[in-house]
Amino acid sequence: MSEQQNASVVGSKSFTAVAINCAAKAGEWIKTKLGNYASLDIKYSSHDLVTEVDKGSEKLIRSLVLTHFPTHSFLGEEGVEPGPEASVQALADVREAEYLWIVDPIDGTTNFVHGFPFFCVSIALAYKGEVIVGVVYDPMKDELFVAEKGKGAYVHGKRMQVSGEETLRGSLVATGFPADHHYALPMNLKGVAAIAPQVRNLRVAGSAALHMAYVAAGRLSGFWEIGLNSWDLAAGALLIAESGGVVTDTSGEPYHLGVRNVVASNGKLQDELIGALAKAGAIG
Ligand code: 2AM
Ligand code: CA
Repeated sequence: MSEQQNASVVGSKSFTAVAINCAAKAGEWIKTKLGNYASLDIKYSSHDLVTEVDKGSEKLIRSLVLTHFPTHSFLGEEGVEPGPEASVQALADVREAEYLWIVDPIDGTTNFVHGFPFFCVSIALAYKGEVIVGVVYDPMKDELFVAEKGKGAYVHGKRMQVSGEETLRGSLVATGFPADHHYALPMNLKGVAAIAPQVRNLRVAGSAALHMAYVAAGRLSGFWEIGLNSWDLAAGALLIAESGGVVTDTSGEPYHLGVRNVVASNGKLQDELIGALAKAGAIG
């Protein structure tokens, strides 16, 4: 079914227009709630937080998406039970859907809770398993990163291009620490110990989706992280691909929705980054 033939589209808005509208609306609302929310829940462990704002943001996005596209499927972080097994199962349940919206209503919830201004809304649309629209919105900087498959990626309406560093030595690389302290944390720490001495510097700012957007924009040379979910990565993966970069799993296989251990870069650093992680036993 082509976008034009979709008779149930309210006001016939394009997929990308709806994604942008959802991200902007949710982002603006989240911003008003900074330092001003009532309840904080512990999801999986004391490191895995969720607020009513995560839930409200997801509800807003879900109802807007389904108003425009009632036949589409929807996978959002807050609709899934905590823990890696439930996340893998939730993706498996909808992965074959023709149109699948993959949404992280706040990526960087820990930052949001602490008032550290580095979080975003991440919205992707996959068609038969392939991401065709990716939007990441940072409400604190009012930055909207948008990509359409085959049509490039943009921030502030300007085409994005990954950075040009040829080697790790001159590069700025990011990673992260997801909530799983049993498996993912030791693996990411091993990676940090191996990579930090080889790069210009390392950043761990707490939002995988925003880190990915920064790789697309050329602000970071690369990013890797073990133990992520589809909603952390789907939009950012298209942003990077459409900005001339490369996204794979930690074995170097091309990105797909099931990737949980990710390596992303300007492309030139990809092999060196994967090689260094592999040598350190840090690929998960
Ligand atoms: P979140 O804020 O949406 O939870 C930090 O390194 C990154 O890990 C963030 O993008 C964060 O997303 C993500 N993250 C946190 N807890 C996670 C979990 N239990 N599983 C997967 N990703 C997680
Ligand atoms: Ca989230």
